[in-house]
Amino acid sequence: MMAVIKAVCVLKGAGEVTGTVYFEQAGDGPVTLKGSITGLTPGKHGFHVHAYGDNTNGCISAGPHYNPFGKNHGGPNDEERHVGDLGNVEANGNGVAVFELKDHQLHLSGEKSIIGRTLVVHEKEDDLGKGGDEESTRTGNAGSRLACGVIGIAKNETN
Ligand SMILES: [Cu+2]
Ligand SMILES: [Zn+2]
Repeated sequence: MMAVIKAVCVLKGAGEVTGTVYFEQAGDGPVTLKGSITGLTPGKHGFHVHAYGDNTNGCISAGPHYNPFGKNHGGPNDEERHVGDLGNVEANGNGVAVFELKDHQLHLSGEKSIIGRTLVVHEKEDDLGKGGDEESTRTGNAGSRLACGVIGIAKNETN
């Protein structure tokens, strides 16, 4: 039987944005993320795994996007992307984003595991590296960090 690894992240910030995101990976397959985030402005918000599980100075201590291969910022379906680049989540008119996505670059085990790193939701839409300026190739111009949380090991049938 393929080992299934589960992880969870609770997002909190200085304002009213909060959320919970569940991660699951079977074997070496894609990572599935299922989550809901409330308190957002309607529309798209950049969504990334940042390098450090350090929230000592709020979400800013989490450092840049997780980028173990030294690439430029991109969108989740691009070859040229940071491993942490998950694109955007989209909030409805009530400021609630409910989403399920699959990602082929994230891992929940091994040397490049994202467990212990920080998940961040941003103020603005991530331009996926196509904004035409230098900041776009670093952060996607997604603006400030509204809420974040460290990705931790979750309960699972076998542990
Ligand atoms: Cu980010
Ligand atoms: Zn990035």
